[in-house]
Amino acid sequence: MTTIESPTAVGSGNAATNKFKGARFTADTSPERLSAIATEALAGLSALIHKYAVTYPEYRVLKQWLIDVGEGGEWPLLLDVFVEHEIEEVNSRNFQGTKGSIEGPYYVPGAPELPAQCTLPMRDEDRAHTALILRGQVTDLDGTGLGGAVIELWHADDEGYYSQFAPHLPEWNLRGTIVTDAEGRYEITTIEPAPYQIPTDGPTGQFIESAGWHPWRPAHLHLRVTSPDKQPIITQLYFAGGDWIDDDVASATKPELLLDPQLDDTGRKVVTYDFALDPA
Ligand code: MBD
Ligand code: FE
Repeated sequence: MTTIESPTAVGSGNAATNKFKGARFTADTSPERLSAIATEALAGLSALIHKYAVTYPEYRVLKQWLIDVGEGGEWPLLLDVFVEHEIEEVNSRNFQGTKGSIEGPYYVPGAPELPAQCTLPMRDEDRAHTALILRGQVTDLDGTGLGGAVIELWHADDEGYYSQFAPHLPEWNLRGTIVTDAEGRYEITTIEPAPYQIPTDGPTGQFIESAGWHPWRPAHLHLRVTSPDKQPIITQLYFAGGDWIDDDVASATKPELLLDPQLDDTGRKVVTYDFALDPA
């Protein structure tokens, strides 16, 4: 008999942290800009400490919690849930094409390459759920098809788990790198993901519970769409009428990103979504 480890907050958190640490990032921020941003950040913190007369016990609990966030590997989760949507917003202001959304902590580059018409890698138990067919075209802003454009798609399974961040799933489950045909068209078969719950057994989930908030994201597909000389799009697609659509803990839904799949006569759900890419 084989034992299957069940997913834990510390497991997915540290997997996300270790993946992020693998790439060392730099930014060309000047000392003046760094000083200005840091000064205002500290001023904001000072103001709320005075406003609420934050106590020593509260200060020590905060310090302990921040240590726990690091030890649980939850900095990617915490930041992407509560901060990334603001970064995405200010950095996509001038784009006219398909709306972006946050990347989140669970993107992994290098998923298996698949042809324009394909099925994502999945287990038999995934395949038992209703098939979802996502099809459409990748174009420039004038509607010209971009043949050979690349769509990276990754999403949770019917239990809300992502491969490589839950120990029981095959490495590339529900992840793929799809290359569009000569007209930029694609047709991907997958399944609908479940809504995502922030793990309740880690510091981010404990904080959310302590504040009386809810830990849910609506069901979503993550996509990264790229083509030479075009602005890459990182976005998410959601399901109209689904739970948490209007109350995403990560504040990352947009009305332009809603899908409304329809059942066809073979019992599969089908939906069309086109991507328009801004020039680079
Ligand atoms: C997710 O699946 C996600 O997309 C984000 C942004 C944060 C946590 C989990
Ligand atoms: Fe996600």
